[in-house]
Amino acid sequence: MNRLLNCINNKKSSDTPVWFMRQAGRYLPEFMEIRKQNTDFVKLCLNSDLAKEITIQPIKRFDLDAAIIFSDILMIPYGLGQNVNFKKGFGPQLDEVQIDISTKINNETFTNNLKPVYEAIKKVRIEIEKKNLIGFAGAPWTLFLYMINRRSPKKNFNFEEIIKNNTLTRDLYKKLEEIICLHIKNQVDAGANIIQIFDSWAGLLPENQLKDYCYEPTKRIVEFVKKLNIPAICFPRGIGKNYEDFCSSVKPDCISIDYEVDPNWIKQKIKTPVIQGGLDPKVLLKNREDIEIEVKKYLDIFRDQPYIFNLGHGVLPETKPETIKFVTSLVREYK
Ligand code: 1CP
Repeated sequence: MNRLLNCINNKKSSDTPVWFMRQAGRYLPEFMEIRKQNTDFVKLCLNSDLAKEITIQPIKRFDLDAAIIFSDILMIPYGLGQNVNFKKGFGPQLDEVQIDISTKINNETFTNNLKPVYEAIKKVRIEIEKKNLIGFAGAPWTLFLYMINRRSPKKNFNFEEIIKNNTLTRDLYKKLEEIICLHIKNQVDAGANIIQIFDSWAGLLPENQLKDYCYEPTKRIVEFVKKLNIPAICFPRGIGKNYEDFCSSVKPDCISIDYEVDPNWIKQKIKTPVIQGGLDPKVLLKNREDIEIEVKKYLDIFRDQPYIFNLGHGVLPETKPETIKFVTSLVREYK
C-alpha cells in the first residue's frame, strides 16, 4: 500500500504518511563518515554510488514513506556553469554568474553536467523498488537569489540590489524556469515519482512582489509537473498569511508548511491541497514527553483530513537519530 500517494491523490485521511526534510544528512553518523572522506560537497552530490547510499541511509534505519534523493538545490546553478563551493562554517559560495554562459547552456549540456544525479536516482529506484522517491528543485526565486547574492541571504539581503539589472533578471528568470522543468523531467525519467519545490527564501520577498517572483513562475512549473502525472509539493517558506494566496494561485497537490504557520489557522483557510509538515525541527531536541505532545498536536489538528507528517524545515544536525525513530513510530501508532 502506498500511504503517501493515497494521501496526496485519493485524499485519504487514515494512516498518516511520514518523511523528514533533510532526512539524509548531518545528524546521521553514517552520513558524517562518508562526508569526512568527501570534503567537496558538490563532488559528493555527483558521485552516484555515494549519493545512492546516502539517500538510502535513513530508509534502512526508519520506517519512512519516501526517500528523497541526496543532492542539493544549488546543483542547478552548478549545471548552468556557475561554480559552487560549500565552505565549512560558512555555507554555499558561488562564483559570479556569467549570464551569457548560463542563459545559453542548452538542455543537452545541462543534462550532461548533472548526469550523475540522474544516475543516482536510477540506482536508488532499483534498490528501493516501489517505495516513493522524491525528486526536487529549488524554485526560481530561491535559485535566482543564491545565483546573484552568491552566498546565503541570511545576513545580507536587499531586494532592490538583487533585481537591479532588469535584463539579467528577466533573462535568468526565464532560463531558470525552463531548466527547473528540465531538471524535474530528468528526475522523473530516472525514477522519481513525487516532486518537491523548495522556495526556502520566499519569505524575503516584499509582499507586493510575491505574485511576479514566486506565484507566477512556480505555478507554471507546477502545471508542468502535473502534466507529467506526478504530484507536486510546494514549500514557500516564510510567507506567513500569504500561504492562502499561494495555494489559490499555484494550486500544488500538496503544501508543505513551515514552523511559523499556525496549524489551526491553515486548517481553516486551506481546503484543497493536502497539508504537509509544520513541526518546528527544534522540538526534536527536547525530551520525549515534550516531543510526544508536539507531534500529537499536529496529528490531532489534522486528524480528519489528509495530512503528511514532516517538519517545518530540515532535521537539525544536533538531532539524535533515535528521535527520528521515536517520532516515526509515534506517527505510525497514533490512532
Ligand atoms: O555536510 C554538509 O555540510 C552538507 C549539508 C547539506 C546537506 C545534507 C547541504 C548543504 N545540502 C544537503 C542536502 C540537501 N539539500 C537535500 C538532500 C535530501 C534530504 O533532504 O535529505 C535537500 C533536499 C536540500 C535542499 C536545499 N539545499 C535547500 C532547500 C531546503 C531548505 O533547507 O531550506 C536549500 C536552501 C539548500 C542550500 C544549502 N545546501 C546546504 C546548506 C547548508 C544550504 C543552506 C545554506 C543557507 O543557509 O543559505
